[in-house]
Amino acid sequence: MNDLTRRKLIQAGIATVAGVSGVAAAEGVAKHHGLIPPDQGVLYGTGETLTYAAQRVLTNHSLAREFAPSQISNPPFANPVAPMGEEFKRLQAGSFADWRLTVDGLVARPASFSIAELKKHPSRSQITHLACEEGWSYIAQWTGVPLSCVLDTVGALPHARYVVYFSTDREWWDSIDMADALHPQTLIAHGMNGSELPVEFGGPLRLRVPRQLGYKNVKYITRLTVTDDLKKFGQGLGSSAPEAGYAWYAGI
Ligand SMILES: Nc1nc2c(c(=O)[nH]1)N[C@H]1C(S)=C(S)[C@@H](COP(=O)(O)O)O[C@H]1N2
Ligand SMILES: [Mo]
Repeated sequence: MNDLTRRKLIQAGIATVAGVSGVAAAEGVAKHHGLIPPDQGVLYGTGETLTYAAQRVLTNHSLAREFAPSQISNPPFANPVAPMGEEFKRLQAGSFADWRLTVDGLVARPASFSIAELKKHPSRSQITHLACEEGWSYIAQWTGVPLSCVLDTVGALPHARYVVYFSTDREWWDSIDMADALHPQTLIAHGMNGSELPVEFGGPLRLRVPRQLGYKNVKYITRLTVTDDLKKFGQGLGSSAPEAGYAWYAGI
């Protein structure tokens, strides 16, 4: 089936959700195309699922809005984080020279990168908006390695469906699907507003996913795991966020 026919079919399937008789059909279409997010079992009755399915079909390749340098927020707002542990403080004292990002799971060549090694990848800078679900937001310039470049280096396998990312910060972890993982604006960010990424904003490494809400942008990342099955992680909902009542998919 070519891409256009597929899109039309999915759109038609999702459109039928409006009528109760179409619910089963729409759910079948969404399931078939992997459009049910991991924290939801069914399509009907859950706003997030419809949002996820509709955005995946309609805006798969669209870019988050980028802003002009004059629009950068001054100062940006850092959401407070819990106090850092001893291990973090030790790494910080060494200017994060010993910080590692491990990449494992469904990859041909599992690897572990220092910040310096990550910086050998092509870098991208973009001025985007970060919005917290609690209502505040700011605009900043983010610099980092597109996640897709790192996935190329390690050779993500064809049946990969999600990238799970873990932080040194307590229980923070999350995941995105391959559409977001391979999206050109999804960065392993190490810089902000022309400097190293400050610790309050997630330095030395943070996942920057500008098409999703703030909480998907996990700070202090140390490990990425490529997988085809989110059930294996935590409570099986794809992220620590749904375990606390937030949606796994937070597209904006
Ligand atoms: N490790 C970690 N990442 C995190 C958080 C956190 O507490 N710990 N808070 C999240 C939430 S809820 C939001 S809105 C953004 C806030 O980003 P900011 O501090 O750059 O404003 O970071 C997200 N990433
Ligand atoms: Mo948030």
